[in-house]
Amino acid sequence: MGFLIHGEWHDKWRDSEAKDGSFVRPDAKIRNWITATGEPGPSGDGGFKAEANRYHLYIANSCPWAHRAVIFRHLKGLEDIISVSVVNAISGADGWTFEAGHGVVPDPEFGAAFLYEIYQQSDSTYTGQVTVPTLWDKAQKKLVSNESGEIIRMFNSAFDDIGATEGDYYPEKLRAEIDAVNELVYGAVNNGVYRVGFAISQQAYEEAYGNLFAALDQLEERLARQTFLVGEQLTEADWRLFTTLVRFDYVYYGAFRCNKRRIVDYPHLWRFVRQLYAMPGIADTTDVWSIKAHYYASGKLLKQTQIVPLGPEIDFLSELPK
Ligand SMILES: N[C@@H](CCC(=O)N[C@@H](CS)C(=O)NCC(=O)O)C(=O)O
Repeated sequence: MGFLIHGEWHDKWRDSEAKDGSFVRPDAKIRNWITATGEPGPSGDGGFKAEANRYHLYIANSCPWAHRAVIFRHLKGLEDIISVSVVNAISGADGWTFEAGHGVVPDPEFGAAFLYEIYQQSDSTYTGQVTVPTLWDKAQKKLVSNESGEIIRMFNSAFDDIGATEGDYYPEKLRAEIDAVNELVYGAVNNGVYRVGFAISQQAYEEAYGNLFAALDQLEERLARQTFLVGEQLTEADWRLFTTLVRFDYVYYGAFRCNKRRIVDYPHLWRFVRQLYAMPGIADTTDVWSIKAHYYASGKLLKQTQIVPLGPEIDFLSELPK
């Protein structure tokens, strides 16, 4: 028996389930932390000390969760400290592959053909999801983490004593507010677009759609008052919103039926996403071809659901220009 995802039974590499037609994202299973000293972090085992050239990051350029990790690797100047492999944007029945293609950077550790092989190298009994981003420890030959929200926190501070670029995107004094914004953004926007796109009943789709656009209205209002989401400075909350917004009009609006409005239709969200995109090096982390190819061309990503989209909203009776 496999696991139910997108209304279809899948093999052991997936363990999402659909309840009443709604998409439920499983929690990431590998939750160790790299720390400055090698002491354990908030979860998992210790022994993952921050060292140059010890860790390897597996990413997909299409993926918003992997994109966060790539952005933090860049912001913190970790390009020469943490190496990277890039999977093929188009995933298949066995998940992510290293098949030669646009943007692919092969696996230097094992010459793997599939990302799941890396998980098996770490733990031959692993049965959870195989996802990007995945962080690998070359020294212990095992996985550190496959949870992007935690990987960006490690990148934010663990390497500060060994040459990382200055900058704290999760400052102590703003943590409570960042956490609160993250909760809204994760539930209704980051994961929210998947809850819209992967719903397999009309009712689950409409509910997720309502939550998504209510949250975007709320964020639009917030950004009408301030430049960034929290305080007067750029924090992880901004980058976590950015990776979904930058994909929105390309793929979520169409492929995921999130088509009430585009981001370009919200003056403040549009200003915000452009401002972050223009920051040094960020455009280079954003690969539009991979984003489109993944969502539209990956074999098992979208199911034929007969869900009728709620948008777009078009007012044919609005006043004509004189
Ligand atoms: N909780 C994970 C989620 C990552 C995730 O779901 N990544 C997607 C790509 S956007 C993936 O690798 N999916 C593979 C699959 O479902 O087979 C994180 O934030 O790191």
